[in-house]
Amino acid sequence: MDTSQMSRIQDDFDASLKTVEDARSLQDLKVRYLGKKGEVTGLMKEMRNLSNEERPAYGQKVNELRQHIDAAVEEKRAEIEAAALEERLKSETIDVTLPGRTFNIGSQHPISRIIEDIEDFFLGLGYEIQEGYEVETDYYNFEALNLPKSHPARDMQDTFYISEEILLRTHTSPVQARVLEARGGKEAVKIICPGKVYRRDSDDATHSHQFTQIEGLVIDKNIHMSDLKGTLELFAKEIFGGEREIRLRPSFFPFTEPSVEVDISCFKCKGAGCSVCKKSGWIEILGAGMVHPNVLRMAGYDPDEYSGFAFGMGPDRVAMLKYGIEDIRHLYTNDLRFINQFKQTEDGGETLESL
Ligand code: 2NM
Repeated sequence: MDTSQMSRIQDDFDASLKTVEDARSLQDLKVRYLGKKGEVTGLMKEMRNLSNEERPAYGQKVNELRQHIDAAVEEKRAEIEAAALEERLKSETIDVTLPGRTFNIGSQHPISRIIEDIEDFFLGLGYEIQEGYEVETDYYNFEALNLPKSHPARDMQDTFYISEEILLRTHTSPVQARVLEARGGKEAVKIICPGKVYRRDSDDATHSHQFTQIEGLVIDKNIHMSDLKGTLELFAKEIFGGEREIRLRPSFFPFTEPSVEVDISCFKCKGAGCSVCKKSGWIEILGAGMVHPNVLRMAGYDPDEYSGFAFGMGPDRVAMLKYGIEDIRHLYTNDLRFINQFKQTEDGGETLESL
């Protein structure tokens, strides 16, 4: 039996295997030796030309060669797969220590924040929020609020007129006059009206030609001054701290009778006297009163059947007091260096008590 051919085949195979680097050429190599027309298969076919004596030993040798090639191919295949996996892991690695992309988170404007706090409180008492028009008519801004054309109180408010009848609202009360009228003199009303208002002022540290107001209005049968007082007391404690007290002083507004100014005990010094309350222990925060019978009548309500209270305040002033802002213009010039100081904390921000 000539085994030199087998040795040559094995040596050729071993040499070829060394040059194989990928799965496809490995498969080609395997086919070249073990395939139907492969070299080892060719050796098998030789068997029929051998004598019965020679055949078993020859067969065993060819088998050994086949097993050698088989095992070597499988070993190489495993090597190639491991290398490919290694390569993938390397190229697809994500560096989890890289810093993430940062993006700028804006901050809520201090006025919006105060308005939302106040709205939340009144929503909890069952009030609706109503927003009307910034461009209004003389009728809803003045006339329907008991300010007839001859009324001297019209001089108190310098107004931006667009035409003789059209103007920029000087307060949010026209929203309330419209709601009252829309309810047709029959239904109860319980509303909060926040929004921008306009007055012909020269801008300075304490005046802005455009500022913000929140007004409230409650109309029903049997509404009394005590309801107003109780509501505002609750409001003061909720928005300015649980120990706050309120104080009512007589005042005048054309649309309410009687009218009051409402002070709250100072949330900075707790009433002892400081720069925020100008040493008085009290801060003027609201105007309020019982809705004037003329206002009710003009909207279609019978003042003998229905009564109500109204109040108004300035979120600008509340923001300035709360944050120690010394110039109202900061609230309207939108300088990011100012605005960014009001970034919200994770729990939604602080309370006035943490001032
Ligand atoms: C204030 C003070 C007092 C007020 C009155 C009305 C209405 F429409 F019912 F007549 N709305 N708002 C009112 C009353 C507003 O702001 C300082």
